[in-house]
Amino acid sequence: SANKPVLLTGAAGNLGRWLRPRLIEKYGSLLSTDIVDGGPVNPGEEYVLADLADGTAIDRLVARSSKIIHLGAVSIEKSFMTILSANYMGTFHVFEAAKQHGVKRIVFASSNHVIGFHETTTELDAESVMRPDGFYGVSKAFGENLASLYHDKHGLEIACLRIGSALPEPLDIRHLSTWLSLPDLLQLIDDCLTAPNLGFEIVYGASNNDRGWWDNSKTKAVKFQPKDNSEIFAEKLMPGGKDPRDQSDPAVKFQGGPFCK
Ligand code: 15L
Repeated sequence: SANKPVLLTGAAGNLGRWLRPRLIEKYGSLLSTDIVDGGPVNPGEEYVLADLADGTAIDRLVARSSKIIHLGAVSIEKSFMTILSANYMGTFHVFEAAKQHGVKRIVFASSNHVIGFHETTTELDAESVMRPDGFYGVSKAFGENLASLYHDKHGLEIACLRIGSALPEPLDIRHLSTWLSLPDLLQLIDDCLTAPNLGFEIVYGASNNDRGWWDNSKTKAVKFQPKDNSEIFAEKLMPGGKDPRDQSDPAVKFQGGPFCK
């Protein structure tokens, strides 16, 4: 399996597009997939159109891969039925194929929306109870539980990244707490793919933000040390240190922000 490429689902998304050339640089080759065209294909990359709901197509891709970075999903709040195929069936297809083909190491893009209904005054860690803030958050909670099952029953090693707001830079006050810089995201994925014994882990994906809410100290197998800090954008987003937001607005009160409305 050493010569097989890493499989990336969700390759056409914002994160996938930024990551692809950098993953090729790190791992030598990449098997990229999405349901839509993902723009120019890089040297060292093969791009295959596939629907995560198509178990046969996903099985074929997983059979050819050494490790998996599973980002593919409906990534915002939508109706339950809209989320069902990619997020539930898709994640099942990825994990089940990994079990069938002995692909042991998976990075699963979970989300802060698994815990979105915790208040912003609460610091969370990997053992905090889930409080999903919508059908999207519930689908990511399902993915984490499915990962736990495939670890305990079948020995897969899966990191569930509770990604905050992975963006080139923070765009609002909430992002000062949730921002994950793209270089820190790449480092986090690499830390998870290269950890000697991963097991099943939950890792919060945020940069080293002064205003962060999440503590990774209970996540033992992954030594993620983010480098960036949203504080350099604080004056721009909160001139004079003033927070003009209505603190009783659910989008302000809860960690999931606008998803909690
Ligand atoms: C997510 O999970 C979404 O995929 C992304 O679009 C952002 O909304 C992010 O969370 C966030 O909470 O900022």
